[in-house]
Amino acid sequence: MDYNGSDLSLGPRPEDLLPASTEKSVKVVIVGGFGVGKTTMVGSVSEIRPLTTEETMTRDSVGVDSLHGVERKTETTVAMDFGRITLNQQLVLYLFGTPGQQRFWFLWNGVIEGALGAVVLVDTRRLEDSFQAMDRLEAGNVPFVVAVNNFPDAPLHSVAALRSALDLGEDVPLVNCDARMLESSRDVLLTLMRHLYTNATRGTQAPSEVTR
Ligand SMILES: Nc1nc2c(ncn2[C@@H]2O[C@H](COP(=O)(O)OP(=O)(O)OP(=O)(O)O)[C@@H](O)[C@H]2O)c(=O)[nH]1
Ligand SMILES: [Mg+2]
Repeated sequence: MDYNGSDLSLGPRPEDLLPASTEKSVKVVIVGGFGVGKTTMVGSVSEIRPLTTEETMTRDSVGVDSLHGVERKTETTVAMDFGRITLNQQLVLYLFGTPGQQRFWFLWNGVIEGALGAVVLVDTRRLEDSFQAMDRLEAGNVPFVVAVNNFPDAPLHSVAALRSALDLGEDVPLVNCDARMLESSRDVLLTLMRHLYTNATRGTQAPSEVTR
């Protein structure tokens, strides 16, 4: 198991330390089906070396996990991803990525506990793989935004068709992203923060939908 960045004997590096101006830290989870890009997103935005728990996929997963669209994938998350991003001088997000393979979903409750919000990553070639993640968030009352991770050969759908296929409430933001890109992944997190703010101030201002 690869616990990147977990060599505690070396002590914290300068980039590991929180800025003195930090006032709030928020737990955010990145969820979604198998191979949608959760580990990639945590890794692209994290300012600290992300902790990953990747394991090589074995033949046992053949016939259990569909590799459709991610045929070159050789590793999978077996516990969680962890990273951190400072959004502005006061606000720090702690990012937790969940495992996508169903046999590791028993770890979910621990990972999402205490989360203020979530990003549900979806791959339009396998939309149904992310349904269960959304159901669990709804059951746990964790607000979320949906981010479509654009894979090159994924079919294009209109926003309306995607919303309908995902059965999204009209106040749930739906955005596009490239999980490999820092700016794109950070935009998704900013959308989530705006959504949480809108929820918190609901009644004092009109909700706004974010689509791109
Ligand atoms: N083209 C493209 N490939 C991507 C993108 N995001 C991730 N990938 C690739 O898709 C594969 C799956 O990415 P991961 O980040 O491991 O997916 P995951 O959701 O963490 O997977 P599990 O933890 O196994 O569920 C990897 O080979 C990535 O390089 C993207 O935005 N575009
Ligand atoms: Mg992963």
